[in-house]
Amino acid sequence: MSKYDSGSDEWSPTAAHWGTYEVRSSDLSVRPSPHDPDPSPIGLGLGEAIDHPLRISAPMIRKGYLSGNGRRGADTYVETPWDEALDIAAKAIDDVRGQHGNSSIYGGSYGWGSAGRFHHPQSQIHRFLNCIGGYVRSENTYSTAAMEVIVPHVLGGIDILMGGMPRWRDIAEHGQLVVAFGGMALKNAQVNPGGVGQHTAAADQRACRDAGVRFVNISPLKDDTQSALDAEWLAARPNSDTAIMLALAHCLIKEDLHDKDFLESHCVGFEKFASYLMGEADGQPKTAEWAAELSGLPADRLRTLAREIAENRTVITVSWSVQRTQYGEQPYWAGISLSAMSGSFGKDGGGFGAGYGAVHAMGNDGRMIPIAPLPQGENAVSDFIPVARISDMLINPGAPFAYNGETRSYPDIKLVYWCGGNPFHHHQDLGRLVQAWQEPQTVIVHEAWWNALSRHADIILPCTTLLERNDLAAGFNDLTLSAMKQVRAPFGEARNDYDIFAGLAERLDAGGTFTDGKTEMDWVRELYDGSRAFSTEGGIEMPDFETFWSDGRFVFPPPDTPLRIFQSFREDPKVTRLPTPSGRIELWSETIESFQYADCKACPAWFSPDEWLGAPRAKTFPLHLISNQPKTRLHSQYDHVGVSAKSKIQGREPALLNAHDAAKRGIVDGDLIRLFNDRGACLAGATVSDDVMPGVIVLSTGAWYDPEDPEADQPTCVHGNPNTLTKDIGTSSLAQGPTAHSCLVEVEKLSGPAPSLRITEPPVIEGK
Ligand SMILES: Nc1nc2c(c(=O)[nH]1)N[C@H]1C(S)=C(S)[C@@H](COP(=O)(O)OP(=O)(O)OC[C@H]3O[C@@H](n4cnc5c(=O)[nH]c(N)nc54)[C@H](O)[C@@H]3O)O[C@H]1N2
Ligand SMILES: Nc1nc2c(c(=O)[nH]1)N[C@H]1C(S)=C(S)[C@@H](COP(=O)(O)OP(=O)(O)OC[C@H]3O[C@@H](n4cnc5c(=O)[nH]c(N)nc54)[C@H](O)[C@@H]3O)O[C@H]1N2
Ligand SMILES: [Mo]
Repeated sequence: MSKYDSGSDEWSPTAAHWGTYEVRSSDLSVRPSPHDPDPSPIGLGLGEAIDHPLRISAPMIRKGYLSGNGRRGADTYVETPWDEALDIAAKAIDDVRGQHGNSSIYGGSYGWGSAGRFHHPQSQIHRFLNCIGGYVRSENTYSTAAMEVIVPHVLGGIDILMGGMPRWRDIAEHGQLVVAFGGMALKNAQVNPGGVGQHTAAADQRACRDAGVRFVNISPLKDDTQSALDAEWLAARPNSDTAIMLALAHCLIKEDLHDKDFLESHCVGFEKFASYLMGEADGQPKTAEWAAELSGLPADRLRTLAREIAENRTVITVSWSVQRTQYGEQPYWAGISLSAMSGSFGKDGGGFGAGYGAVHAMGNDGRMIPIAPLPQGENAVSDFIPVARISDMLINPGAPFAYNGETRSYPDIKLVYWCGGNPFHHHQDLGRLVQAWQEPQTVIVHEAWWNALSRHADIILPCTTLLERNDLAAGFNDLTLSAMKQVRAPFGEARNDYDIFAGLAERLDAGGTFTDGKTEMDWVRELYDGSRAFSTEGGIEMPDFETFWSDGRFVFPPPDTPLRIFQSFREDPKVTRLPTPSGRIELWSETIESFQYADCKACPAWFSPDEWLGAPRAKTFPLHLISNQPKTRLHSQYDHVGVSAKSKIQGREPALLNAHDAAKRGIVDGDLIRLFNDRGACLAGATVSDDVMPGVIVLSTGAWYDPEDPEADQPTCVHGNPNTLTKDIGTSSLAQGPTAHSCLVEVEKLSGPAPSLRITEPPVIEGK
């Protein structure tokens, strides 16, 4: 019996991407940390999930995997003892690397996993795969792929942009106007990679309003800015942002309001960009009337907005969602260019914001906590794919693809290994993913629950959750380092990812290399001590490990001097050069011009997406689907418990549609509806509201994928997963990022009885 089995009435600290909490081990009650002034309710479901009927209690092997038939996603499972399951997994890995080499193992394993720094699943799997000869990795993120690739060409680096953007504090002190493309939704600021010590974003935004800052929300959804800000809501058609920005830039030039000195001394390519805006080559001046036609916003308002931008200390911010669209590189490039023309770039409280509110870090008065990562070793395989090209890779081994000026080819993958992410949550066009997923010989997955990922695996190795192990967490641009204490013995036979990898490494003759002979607590202590050493170098004294562990947290002082990269650049661009080829902001990029792409030119430009309300396809599928981040959970995590489970309508994910669109289809609040297009369909529960513009339907991501017929080419998810509908194409040849927010659908009231949910019950387990 472990010391945790009896339980104790003490409250122990823990942390997740959505905040810090305390857990009582006797009954797994959860309460927010008393140090958080505005905690997120998402964490309150943590305890409920531990002994949930959907927990995976022992290793499982897909029945057809053992007999060489069956289909992933439509099979039963055989409970298997750990030693046997690890032997089978190790043999599969060894056979593949022996016969096809390590470049046939895909270990990109994208996903958020848990906040803990030691049990960070990505670090664990990459360390393991590096120890056994390497793996094909993935580049960039589902979050910001287009931004990650375009911004280095324009400003020299994404770290510069995120580090140099004004904080809320600077905007309150010096700013006057915030123009937010895609808003700055507070639902998203609940979350932060690695955690949040104190949720302050809502109050920080209100402090800006109290100081007189005005907000404009250019978005299909009113709630994309909090109501307390009294923002002006400009309901623009989704995906028309670049057109709006180009028109604002055009107005600045026409009215001679652009910052000519700054453009001359700090930017390159303004003349050529201006020529594009004037329509000198394509015959189409990018006027307010032109953008009004595309966006649905009044031309006069665009003209007055351009004047307000020039006359006020302005922040132009573009949410990450806006670049998760076809041609998603353009709104970032156009937004930065508009800001460079505005007169506010590089001035206190003005400039460009890379998505305020997208995560809590953006705008926060935090610091980079010097957290020592788990050493990853070296990857001996150089192949990679842009992260969202996974189905393409599995379907087209050997085929060429373009990426940021290179032509590479897709590796031939025989084994997929996933730990700490969920492609059946995150990937677009799930029908296509399910087809692609049948290609490899073996799929190995670590999961805690019977979600859609585990139900598509051959070998499931059940892992512990954050309450069943010891760790520490620190958020991106936050101030709190939190202890995460084990409060329970692992459920069933679940093991830590670390121990699972250690068992496999042992079988593959890499046991010592992987563990370095260390236990969980050895590593946690070592990571802490590494951070402590870094901090001492930076002049901050952290307590010794014992003191930290018993206090449960350490809070760093806020930075005394914020990064003022863009201010220094503005002061003297010869002293502070940007790391671009010219050392300046590139409104015209010779590098990108040299790539000769048809879908990403040498300056920011308007391209009409295949799927938006202005496309011919809107005649057949007349609603734009926004599959945004869910308010009630982080992606698909903890969908089955807590606030997420409570939010469902007749067990299905809620979808928001405008009263006009609902009435036209005879839909009323609380009805079950069916969203569909020519890729698939899903059910949802209708919420009718005027907070979403006509022509747009919002179905947040994260309902666990539950196909009515798992073998159908065009699946119907009876639970409400919007990725049955989204399109699986890259943003452009430049970044190849995901494009979830460019998607058209039709919706109808569900006729007949609702098909039952299967995802709420475990699958059939043979011999049980
Ligand atoms: N349609 C549409 N799709 C989208 C988006 C969108 O806007 N629209 N957004 C995209 C974005 S920005 C992102 S970041 C992705 C997110 O996609 P993911 O990060 O893949 O989604 P999560 O649901 O967070 O997946 C994490 C998985 O890790 C598991 N897990 C948690 N802790 C551990 C652990 O300690 N060990 C192991 N082994 N597993 C663990 C959880 O159970 C869960 O299954 O989704 C993308 N998909
Ligand atoms: N609660 C919660 N918070 C989260 C997450 C979560 O799962 N849950 N996920 C986190 C992650 S991984 C990420 S990457 C960030 C993502 O941050 P974002 O990508 O910014 O978040 P989204 O919720 O997808 O989109 C924000 C809003 O953009 C608007 N929008 C969508 N398309 C368009 C468009 O074409 N034009 C305009 N103007 N607006 C548009 C939608 O109305 C939407 O509500 O959120 C993080 N925060
Ligand atoms: Mo993300």
